[in-house]
Amino acid sequence: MITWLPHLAHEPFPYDPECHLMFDRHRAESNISYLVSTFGMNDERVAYLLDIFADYSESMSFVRKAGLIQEQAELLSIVDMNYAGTVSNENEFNTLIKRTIDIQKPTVFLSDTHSSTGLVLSVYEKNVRGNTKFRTGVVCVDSHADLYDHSQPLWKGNVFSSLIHAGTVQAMVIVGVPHFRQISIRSELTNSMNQRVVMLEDLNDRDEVNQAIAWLGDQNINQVFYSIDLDGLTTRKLQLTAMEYCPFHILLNLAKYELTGLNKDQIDEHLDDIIRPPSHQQLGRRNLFHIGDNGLNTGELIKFLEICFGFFSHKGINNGIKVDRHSIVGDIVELFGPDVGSRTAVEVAKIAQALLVNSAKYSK
Ligand SMILES: [Mn+2]
Repeated sequence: MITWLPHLAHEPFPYDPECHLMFDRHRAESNISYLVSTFGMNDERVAYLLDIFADYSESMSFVRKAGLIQEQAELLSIVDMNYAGTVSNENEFNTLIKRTIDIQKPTVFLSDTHSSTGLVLSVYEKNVRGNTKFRTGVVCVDSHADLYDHSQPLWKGNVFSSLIHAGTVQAMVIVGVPHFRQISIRSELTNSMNQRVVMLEDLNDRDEVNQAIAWLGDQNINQVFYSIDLDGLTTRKLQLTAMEYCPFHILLNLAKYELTGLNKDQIDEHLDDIIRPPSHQQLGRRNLFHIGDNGLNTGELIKFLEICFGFFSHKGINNGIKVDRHSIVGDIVELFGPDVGSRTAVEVAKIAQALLVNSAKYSK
């Protein structure tokens, strides 16, 4: 069962879901030409904008016709949409999660925010785990680690630090965080939090992969939850659009300003807003520069999931969090906004089905 979770009313949308309807391709193109003539091709920002515009060129020509991701036929044909929509508070949200858990079918949740992972695992902890012996590890794909200050209220940026701090999650392996970000994340974590997290860099390095999942298997856990934040994929190559962190938004931002005629200082200021747009969440700005350049392609991700399922099953560790004879296998999160060409929906469908197929194949 694949279930679309509701939107939580108090959680801000990362951007206007209808933002693409105003996209002006002509202005984006004339801005790029003006940038090239003003700064030259040696300016790394200009070269980058030209590159991503070329990469998304096909999508850009019909961006205004795109529907939202939750409306795509590729998902509607396989996803239970009964709980989609908006709920006004966490209690309501938790009641729906509880109801889904009670159905006792292998489940993958889809959601517009990573904070839903925190709520799902907390509801599970309160209602199912209780005093029993389940100890949970997480395998996560994400270009961010979501390990910000856990003393703040739950939000998408601190979901895993909160879960680890609460003892709901014992340990996790994260794939997809770029090296430069790993260093700054590590430097801000306490020692005890650092010891609960392994960041895996190169999925092509089988030794590194085996070491990381063997480490997780040794953390005294007996079940693993799979949490996939789609911004860990190679969003640029796949031309994905329906999420907060992907190069598509740089191009939409580029078309918001009239750069032609401005001087260099004025352009510098706008370029910062285009590439590192202000965020209305806890962070000041979202850095989209080179986002999704080195993420995973879906095939790599699915192969990695299969290695994990095989390994943990062999070790007697359950894939997914256990509810009687069934498991909540994991979630795919941060699904939001216009899905140009249904490209995002197609990848989500593949990953969700891979999670369910592996779950069936490796359950005892
Ligand atoms: Mn995330």
